[in-house]
Amino acid sequence: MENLKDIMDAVVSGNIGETKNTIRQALEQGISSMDIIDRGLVAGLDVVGEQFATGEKFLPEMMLSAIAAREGIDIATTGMEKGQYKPKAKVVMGTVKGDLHDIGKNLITLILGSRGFEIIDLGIDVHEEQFVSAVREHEPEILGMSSLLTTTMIGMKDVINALAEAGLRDRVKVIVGGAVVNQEFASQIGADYYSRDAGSTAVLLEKILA
Ligand code: B1M
Repeated sequence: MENLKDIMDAVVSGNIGETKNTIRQALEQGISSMDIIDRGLVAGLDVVGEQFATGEKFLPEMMLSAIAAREGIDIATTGMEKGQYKPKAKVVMGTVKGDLHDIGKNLITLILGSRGFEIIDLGIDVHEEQFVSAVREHEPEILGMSSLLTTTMIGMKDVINALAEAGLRDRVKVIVGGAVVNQEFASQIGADYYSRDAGSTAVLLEKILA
């Protein structure tokens, strides 16, 4: 679809104004928020990621694309904020220590929030003791961790170990995700579940609670 390609191109070029304009046009033409996010904004970030890996783009350019995508997600999801009903379950969520990537995590919290979950978002660069305190304080059914870097993913294991040391491991289901994480890694570190993307995370959580 032409509009989605325009959105993708605007993200790749890091053009924030153009990203917003193309999203507004797409919304006016009835293209769904999820298509705009997955096939426009995230598709653009994937291209930027590849260009960064091959040295075609540098960090400041990747940052501009990230800002364009984040602001774009805000526009694409206006009005989809919170479910109107009693929370299905509490979810503590954060990006692990050393890791500043939060676009994926924010997308997940937004979608879970819109589907009736109460989210306690700890943000980025979250250390194990912060996860443990949040589990103790909020008593969530689910603890979610995100990691985008091979150098930070091991922080997820530190959190699981810290939960065990605090005697809290059995009180919460741990779900992990992020571009570098997979099912094998999740099993290795003793997480309960791995999920690939925002949509399947919501479906998975609903299944766990059922
Ligand atoms: Co970064 N970066 N980055 N970056 N960045 C990647 C991840 C990278 C793959 C790019 C590349 O080289 N190809 C690479 C990592 C390589 C590796 O470790 N294997 C990389 C690098 C190297 C770095 C720096 C080290 C660069 C540097 O400084 N030299 C640096 C690290 C900073 C740090 O964290 N300490 C860095 C910085 C940045 C920016 C700040 C510029 C920016 C982040 C802005 C922000 O998040 N606020 C950025 C960006 C934008 C990217 C790419 C281009 C896009 C990431 C993204 O937002 N994707 C990325 C390349 C790529 O992934 N294609 C790259 C869209 C988002 C919706 O997807 O986050 O994967 P994602 O989330 C998905 C799923 O993974 C899943 O669902 C989400 C929605 O579908 N998911 C979960 C995520 N968390 C989950 C949790 C769950 C379940 C599912 O359960 C709880």
